[in-house]
Amino acid sequence: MPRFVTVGAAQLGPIHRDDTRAQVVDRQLALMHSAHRHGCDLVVFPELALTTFFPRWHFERQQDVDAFFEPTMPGPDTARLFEAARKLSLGFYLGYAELVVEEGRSRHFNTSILVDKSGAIVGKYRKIHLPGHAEHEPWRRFQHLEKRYFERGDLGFPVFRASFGEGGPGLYGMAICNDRRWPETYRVMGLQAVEMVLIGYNTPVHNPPAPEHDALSHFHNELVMQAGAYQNGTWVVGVAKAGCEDGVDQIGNSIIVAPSGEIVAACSTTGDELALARCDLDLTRSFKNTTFNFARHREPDAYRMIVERKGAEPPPER
Ligand code: CDT
Repeated sequence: MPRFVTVGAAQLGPIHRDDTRAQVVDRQLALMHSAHRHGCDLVVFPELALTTFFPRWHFERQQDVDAFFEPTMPGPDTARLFEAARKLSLGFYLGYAELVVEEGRSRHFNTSILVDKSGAIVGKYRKIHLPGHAEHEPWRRFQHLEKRYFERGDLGFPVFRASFGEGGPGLYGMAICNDRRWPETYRVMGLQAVEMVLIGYNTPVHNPPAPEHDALSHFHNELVMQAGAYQNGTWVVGVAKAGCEDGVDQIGNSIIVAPSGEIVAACSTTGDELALARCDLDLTRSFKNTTFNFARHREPDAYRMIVERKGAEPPPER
């Protein structure tokens, strides 16, 4: 029996610093209800989907940073999302800032969860590729302090077996924003036979260290997710928090990519918007079983440098 999952890319427009969690959850619930009306099984929200993208500011006091974090999930405001999942029989991916106390130590992660149709958390991922910088760099028009405010994720790139659509369970992975630019992200999940990779993002149009890339933001966004999908024979769903947020423009360009690498649905605004596609999880097969039959064609012995070396080093001069 074919396995189909109808997925909604639930793009959010800007969330400003003064917006409350309750206001944001109201917007997310509106998207969930719309997704339900359109027959969705699963909706994907962006990275840090409950607040403004706070790493754009340098805060001196940890309490000002912690105000953007969720100490519990579900929490007082987000519980309504889990209730809606149950009521509408609709799964969701949600990105948020996670504050957890472990062995008496506060830990901060840029996290996403996968929630099933019964409202249960069935998967968690903590962002591994943290872009930006750790120290205040006042020369920038805005900061990108993810390396200051978050620890690197400690859960690897797990793949979860979960049931959202018809015809049986699928294999789902998660990544967050900058992760999507790295081929290793998709390949580690590809090696676990992933069938759908869910990715939320906040991508400023302007990159202060490399403004010459600004005009290529959409091209690079599509390039990496289309390549990741095709090279691993997987669906990829990339979802933005978009628009002019607290004075900083962020790209939209939320897309659903088939295992062929083709974009099959896309948002066309930078506001709250739903793009959806009915995804055949078995479309992954013809890629995973032929060109990208890993067991048959990969040559891991020739790839050792990928895990043994971090930075690029030119070969010695002769
Ligand atoms: N949130 C996040 O990871 N944003 C980064 C901006 C990096 S600047 C190139 C991204 O990769 O989109």
